[in-house]
Amino acid sequence: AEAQAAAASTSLADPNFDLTEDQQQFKHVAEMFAREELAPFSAEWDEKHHFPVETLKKAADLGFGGMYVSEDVGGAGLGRLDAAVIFEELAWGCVPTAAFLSIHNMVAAAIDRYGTSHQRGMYLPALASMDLLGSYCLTEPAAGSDAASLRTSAKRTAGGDYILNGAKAFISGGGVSDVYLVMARTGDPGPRGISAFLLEKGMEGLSFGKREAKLGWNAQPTTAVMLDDVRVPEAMRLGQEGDGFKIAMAALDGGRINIGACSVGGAQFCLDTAREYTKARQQFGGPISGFQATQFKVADMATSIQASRLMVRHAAAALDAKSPSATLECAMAKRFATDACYAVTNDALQLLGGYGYLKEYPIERYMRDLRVHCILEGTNEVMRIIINRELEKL
Ligand code: FAD
Ligand code: 2MC
Repeated sequence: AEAQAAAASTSLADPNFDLTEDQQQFKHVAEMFAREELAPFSAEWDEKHHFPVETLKKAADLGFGGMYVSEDVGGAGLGRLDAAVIFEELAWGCVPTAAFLSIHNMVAAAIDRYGTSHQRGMYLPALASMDLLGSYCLTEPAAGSDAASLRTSAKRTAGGDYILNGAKAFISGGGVSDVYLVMARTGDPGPRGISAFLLEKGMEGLSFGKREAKLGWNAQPTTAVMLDDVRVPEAMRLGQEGDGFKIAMAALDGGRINIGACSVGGAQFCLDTAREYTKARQQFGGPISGFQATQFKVADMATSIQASRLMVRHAAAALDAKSPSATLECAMAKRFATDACYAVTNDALQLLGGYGYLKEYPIERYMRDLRVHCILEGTNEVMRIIINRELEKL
């Protein structure tokens, strides 16, 4: 923790190349929050598998609970580029906490975009303040990459309510979150037979599996979510029947930018830490930073991070502009940034030698935390599928 708190950010020169004054201000606020409220504690949260809900509420006080939720329901009304800048800074201090905030924001944004005025009023102020936490439930035990094959069923009753049955797998925030955005089948097989529903913890028939034991992302729970005859009123369906898959995919466009941004922040932390270490560590009569091999590695790491950052921000700007290339750019940025930044954490570990492998130093944790970004919110193989399909549409 000390090494982490001490590391000075050497975030590349001025990455604010085209950030507005407001964006630079959000960046500063997020950076201060990461330094004061996240970085000093993130090692302990990882070790104790502690989900820092109180800290999330403090982040919500800064507007981070509903970043791109409209202001009329308590959101901050920011754009995706604003958010990408913020997530990068937060992840510098604690990757899994920043990533959970991203998932929570993804749920809130979907309610804002597709919700009725009743749903918006009912959930968004409390999600924005993080008095309620939100989880996103798409994946099932037998439907991961092939999400449109999901089998959780939602059968409409004569009275109009739906009865949901099935199981979701790998749900971030499972068991702790209050609001669950659940994709379930109301119609035929395939993507067009899927609808989205808002479920609340405490509903009869809704239960949670054990906390999965994971390589990383230990500061947030991941559980199965079981649905056993859960009765959901029609008023809690999000969007029209059959819109669920599109709602889920559109949400993931934004989520993938944020996951990329979290990888950039985590990699930047590792670069900052490794640079300081190599200046202090003496071998062969001088600091190991004096070796050209070290300098070249640092140069490549910094270049990978900057390339990732630029792609993430460009994709975010494309989403803000509702550009036809937004889905393509989001998939490209997620694929590139998560792979390149994971490689940076591994290089940083190498630069610390045996100490990099010890839990006493923070690098191995960032490496574990960034590894899953190549898998979740669509694996990097799925990103390549999307990139190819979108290229065909241009
Ligand atoms: P599979 O789909 O079984 O894939 C296995 C391998 O096959 C992968 O390498 C994959 O890329 C490859 N593959 C599959 N199909 C193809 C293809 N057509 N071409 C080439 N390669 C292919 N999901 C949620 O809904 N909500 C959450 O909050 C959530 N949080 C998560 C948190 C964690 C820590 C983890 C690990 C996962 C989380 N997930 C969540 C699930 C995550 O999105 C899935 O794990 C992911 O989409 C991959 O699905 P799968 O694990 O079933 O792998
Ligand atoms: N925005 C809006 N609509 C979209 C869309 C997007 N980004 N992507 C697809 N659609 C629409 C598409 O236009 C089509 O509509 P129509 O039926 O009108 O033609 C429909 O959705 C079906 O799309 P596809 O034909 O592309 O569907 P397919 O079954 O081939 O699947 C694929 C596409 C592989 C890209 C999708 O299943 C996928 O993204 N899989 C990965 C799943 C995933 O990312 N899971 C993450 C879970 S969340 C998580 O991990 C967390 C940590 C929170």
